[in-house]
Amino acid sequence: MLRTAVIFAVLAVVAATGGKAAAAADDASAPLSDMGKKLLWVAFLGLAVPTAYFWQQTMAQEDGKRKYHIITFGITAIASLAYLTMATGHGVYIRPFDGREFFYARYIDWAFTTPLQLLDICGFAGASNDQTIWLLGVDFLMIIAGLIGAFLEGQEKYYFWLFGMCMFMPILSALLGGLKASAAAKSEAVQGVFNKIAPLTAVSWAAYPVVWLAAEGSGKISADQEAMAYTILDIIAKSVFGFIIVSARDACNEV
Ligand code: RET
Repeated sequence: MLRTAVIFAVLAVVAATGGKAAAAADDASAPLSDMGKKLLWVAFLGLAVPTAYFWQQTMAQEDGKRKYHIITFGITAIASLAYLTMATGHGVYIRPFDGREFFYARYIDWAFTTPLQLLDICGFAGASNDQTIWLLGVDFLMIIAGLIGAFLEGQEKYYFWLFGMCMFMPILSALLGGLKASAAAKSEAVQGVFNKIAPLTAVSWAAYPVVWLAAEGSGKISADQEAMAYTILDIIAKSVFGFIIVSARDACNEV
């Protein structure tokens, strides 16, 4: 059910951004409109309100049983800070070659939060330390590759996108298969959480490189459409993800 909803949400984003791409081509260098700026504030709230709840839930746990609550709180807290930065008009760079606003603050957020999400997932799956460090490492490289590529002009940027995609493959394969084997040794409650967060992450994360191609890459979608696509994805990938983990209190106490 949840998985279907997520798939539909992601498809809607891709369809909306793709469908309007041609019309928006001329707007690629247009700065964020008032609507786009409001959207950044909406995203801030969409992350800050769950952060307050995760904070409260963290404090409600006994000391020593808060690890996953703390990580989950950290994920949305960092993202809220990034959105506060962007909504107040910072963390943005105007690319000299096409005049496009590039919100590099997102990538600073992602460089910290995507490894934290993987730490949550690896914990629930009972992954080995080696597997966890490997996934966190390739994840960090994936984000940095996308960040570097977004600053560049011409064909070169796609080399970095491709590099990022190569780093993404082990993550996708772990989420869709590899980690399932280790998760199978866990209790039903833990497996239940894992079976929700792993596909949610695989599907929502797979949409990011698509948005990158249309936004930071080819500039086919406007800054407003980019803000819309990333906002929806960030809220699904972080807030919905966090609610699943924090509501599974029994499983959290066990891992
Ligand atoms: C980039 C471009 C290079 C290739 C790939 C990418 C993937 C990015 C991902 C980002 C996930 C972000 C999340 C944010 C939550 O708020 C860097 C766009 C594969 C998967 C989950």
